[in-house]
Amino acid sequence: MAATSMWRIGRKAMQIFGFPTSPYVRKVLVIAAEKGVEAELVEATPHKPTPEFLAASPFRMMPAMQDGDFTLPDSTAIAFYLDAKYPDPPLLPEEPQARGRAMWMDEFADTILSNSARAIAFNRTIGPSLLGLAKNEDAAAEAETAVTPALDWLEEQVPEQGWLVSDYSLADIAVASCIKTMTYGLDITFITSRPRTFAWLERVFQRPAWIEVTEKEVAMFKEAIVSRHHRSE
Ligand SMILES: N[C@@H](CCC(=O)N[C@@H](CS)C(=O)NCC(=O)O)C(=O)O
Repeated sequence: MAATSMWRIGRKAMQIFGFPTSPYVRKVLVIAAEKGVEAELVEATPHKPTPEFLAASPFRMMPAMQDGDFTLPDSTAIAFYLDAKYPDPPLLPEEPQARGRAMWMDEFADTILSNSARAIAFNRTIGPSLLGLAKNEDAAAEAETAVTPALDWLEEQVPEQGWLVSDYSLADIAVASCIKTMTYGLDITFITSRPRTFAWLERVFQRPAWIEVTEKEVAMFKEAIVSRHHRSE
């Protein structure tokens, strides 16, 4: 992989450490893009942390953020920081029940969905193509079974129109980002067989911020595969 990769999103400068196929890293990049904040993605890996990454993320988890002298790890913490610093457009609902529900959806994404999403993607695609690991179909299939009740539950929560909680919010970004990572290793019928979820994901992925982040993510993923291929020649 290249040592650093630059993303320029919007107008204002800050650094995000991580790799964009991570659901948590993508979540933060999409939030920055939605708010028109200029973000530089500095490629970082927990396995070989740079001093800058370690300073921002003491437990080597990605993403972490550096904004001037201020550093912060954790996607949800960064989401709160960005929403407070750049309130337009707001991504945390004001109304108490909507706020609570958006936080629950964020938590649902970050714990219940994420573990399976990462196992599916890592064992089928990301580990083999980026780290040269053997595919582990058993682990991926186990994760697919584990995530099925969560996706079935989500299908019941998704409205026919609009967004997960009142207006478009952190809830949509966090959950869609997890499913996006999952699709790196998933037969797409796993999602298309859930029509409300599929239609909602299409609404999310058509947003300009998502298109921008996804295009850069695909380019960076391909570049990392090519760079790994050259190193192993
Ligand atoms: N709660 C954290 C979770 C971050 C996280 O688990 N990131 C993964 C990558 S997807 C990671 O850095 N794992 C490294 C490790 O576990 O050593 C967040 O929301 O940012």
